[in-house]
Amino acid sequence: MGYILIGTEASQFSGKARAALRWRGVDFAETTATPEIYRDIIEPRIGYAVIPLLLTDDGQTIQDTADIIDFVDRAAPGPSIHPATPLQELVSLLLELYADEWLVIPAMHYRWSYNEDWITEELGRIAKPDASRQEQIEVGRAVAKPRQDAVQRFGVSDDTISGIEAHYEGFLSDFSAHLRQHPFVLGDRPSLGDFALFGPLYGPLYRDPASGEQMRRFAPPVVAWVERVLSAKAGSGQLLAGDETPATLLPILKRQMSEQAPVLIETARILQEWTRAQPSGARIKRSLGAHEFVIGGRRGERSVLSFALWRLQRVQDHYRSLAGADRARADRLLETVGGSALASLQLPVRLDRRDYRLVIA
Ligand SMILES: N[C@@H](CCC(=O)N[C@@H](CS)C(=O)NCC(=O)O)C(=O)O
Repeated sequence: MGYILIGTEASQFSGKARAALRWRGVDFAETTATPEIYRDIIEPRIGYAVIPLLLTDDGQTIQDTADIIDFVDRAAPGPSIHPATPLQELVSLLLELYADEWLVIPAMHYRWSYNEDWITEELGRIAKPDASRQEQIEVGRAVAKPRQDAVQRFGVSDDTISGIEAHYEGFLSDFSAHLRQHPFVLGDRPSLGDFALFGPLYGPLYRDPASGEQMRRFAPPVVAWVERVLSAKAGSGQLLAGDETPATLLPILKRQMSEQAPVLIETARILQEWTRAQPSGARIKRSLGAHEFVIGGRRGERSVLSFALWRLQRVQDHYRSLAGADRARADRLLETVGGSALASLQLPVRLDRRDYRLVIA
């Protein structure tokens, strides 16, 4: 069965989905998300502008990279994108939460602070591949404007930029140290954590020229990993035996817990206030206001982004499905990285997604 992936080479989340589909050997073609595709396919089917989408030949439209990945993983025989063992899966889901909802901050900061002219032209090339360069620059500016304006919602500001860079450089050096021991996140072949991290680390942070130059200077092992993920094929390589979770991932998870976890806990608290008097089935707004946060030791303000709790619920569902010795091992891991509070956090309502939007279940 042939699928169509709608996305762009520049987009974080298209990169995540594409890498997983390619590694899995899925038969798919990619359609570039031009303004016409947004108007004729994306907006009518989803109700708002977002990429990537997976279209199936029996008429299904799948949006959200986690759903796309899980769909193709179920649809075809072959090694799963998800690790089969409990702790490796827990680590994968935590890294997905981190890559999707936290590394997006440096991804968007570096893109718009250091690659603005390039990405503006690139957005023009994507929108109007056959137009003149001048026309592409003009179209690119129009397409870029709302995206650039959205960057501050992630918390990118003069107050936080040095902290965002410190956080990212810390991550790069920890991930480099990990990659000196292991070719991929959990062993000799990629899995969900690799594809999630590939999202921010490929499109925005490797492919955008100034970011790529920094990555080459600062973290050659991460550059080599990006290139390995690009060419990896299912069938060669195994995950580490015995549900091993490498010690070299612990510093990455610790950094996640020290900075992303407080934001998630605060987001849950704000959602609790918001959900009072909301009926089941009510749509949850994408942004629930603004709150203070700390990144790389710098304090700033960002939107309270409800979607991150959807990814957190996925982590918690897995954690809560564990029992006995597996649960005890998970608890030890979480305790070591400072993640116990996040795992046991009670979300105020059960979340669901209907019509591509977050709702109260
Ligand atoms: N949770 C979504 C996030 C998708 C997302 O944020 N995509 C970005 C591009 S990488 C987007 O479409 N933003 C709005 C836009 O570009 O118009 C997923 O995993 O698919």
